[in-house]
Amino acid sequence: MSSGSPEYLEQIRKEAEAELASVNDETAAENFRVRYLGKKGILRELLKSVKDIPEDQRKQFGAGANELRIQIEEKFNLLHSQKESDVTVDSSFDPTLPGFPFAAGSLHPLMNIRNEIRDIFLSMGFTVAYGPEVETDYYNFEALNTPPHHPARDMQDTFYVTAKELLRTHTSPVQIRVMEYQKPPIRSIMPGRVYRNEEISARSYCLFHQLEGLYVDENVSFADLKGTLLAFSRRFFDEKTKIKIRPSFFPFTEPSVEIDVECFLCKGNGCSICKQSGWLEVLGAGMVHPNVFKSVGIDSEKYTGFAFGIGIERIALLKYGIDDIRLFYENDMRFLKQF
Ligand code: 2NL
Repeated sequence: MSSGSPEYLEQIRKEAEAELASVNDETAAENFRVRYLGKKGILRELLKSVKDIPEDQRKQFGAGANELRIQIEEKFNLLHSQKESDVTVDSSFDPTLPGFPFAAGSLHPLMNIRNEIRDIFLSMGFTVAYGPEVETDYYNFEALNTPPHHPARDMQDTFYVTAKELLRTHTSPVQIRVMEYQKPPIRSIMPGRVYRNEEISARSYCLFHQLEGLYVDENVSFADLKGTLLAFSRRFFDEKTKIKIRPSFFPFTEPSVEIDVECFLCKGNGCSICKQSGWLEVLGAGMVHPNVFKSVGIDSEKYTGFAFGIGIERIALLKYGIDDIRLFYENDMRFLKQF
C-alpha cells in the first residue's frame, strides 16, 4: 500500500478510532492527543508529507489527510477535551436566560416640573441664570429692599452660616447679580434650591425649589406682567385657564400681587385639591420696587420691570395630587417610580 493512497488514510483512521475507543482515563487521553493531534503527531506529520506525494495524487491526498485530521480531532474533542478539569461550570449561571434589564434612571418629579416651566419661559425669549446657594446678607436681603429689622431676616426663619452669610431664602439674589452685570433689556428666569428654617411638616420643608423670573426694559407695565403670566398659566395648566390677581405684599415689589389660577382639576367647580374654592394659589409677583433698581444702579425713571416667583414643590403637589411635601425628599423608590 503506497503512503499516498486512500487506503493508507483509511488504515490510519481505523487505528486512530480503535485507540480512541480504548482511551479510558485522562492520561490515556493526553497520550492519544499527543500521538495523533500534537505538533509532531501522526496526523500533522501526514499533512507535512503531502508535499512528497507525486503531483497527480497530491491534491486528492492532501484534502483527504486534512479531512481525516479534522474528523479525528472532532471525535477526540467530543469525548475527552471538555472534562471538568478544563471547564468549570457555574450551575447558578444560565446563559440562556434573558439579560438583566438595567433600570434606566429618570428625572425627579420636581425636575420634570421645573423643566416644563423653564421650557415655556425659554420659548417666550427668557434666558436662564444660576447663582450661589450660600449668599451674603446683602444679596439675599439688603439689595432686595428688605431692611435690617424685617421679620424675614429673623434667625428663626433663615439659616445663617456666619453673621453675614446665609443659605439663600429665595432665588432673588440671582436676579440682583444679573441686573448688576447686565443692562436692560433683561428677560431671565432663575430656578434653584432655597432654604428656610421652618418646622418640617406635610406642607413645609427646610429646603424647596423656586423659579423666579424678571423682565426689565423701558415701558414694561403691569399689563405685561398679567399677559405674560396668563400666557404661562394657559400653557402650563390648560389653554382655557382663567387667572385671578389679588393684592399682596413683598418688600421687593410694588405693587405686589398673588396670582390664582382656576383649578385645572375641577375647572373651577370646587374639589378637594382646591379646597372647594375653584382656585389655586400658584404665583407671587409684582412690579420691581424702585429701591431694588437703585441697589443695582438701574435708572428707575427710565426702566420698569416685573418679577415673579413660583414654588416648584407647590405646583408639583397640585399637579400630581400629592399631600405631603416630604415625599419629594425621602428618595423612596416606591414613590419616585410613579413618575
Ligand atoms: C413667591 C413670591 C416673588 C419676586 C419673587 C423679585 C426679585 C427681584 C425684584 C423683585 Cl430681583 N422681585 N422676585 C417678586 C415677587 C414675588 O416670589 O411667592 N415665591 C414663591
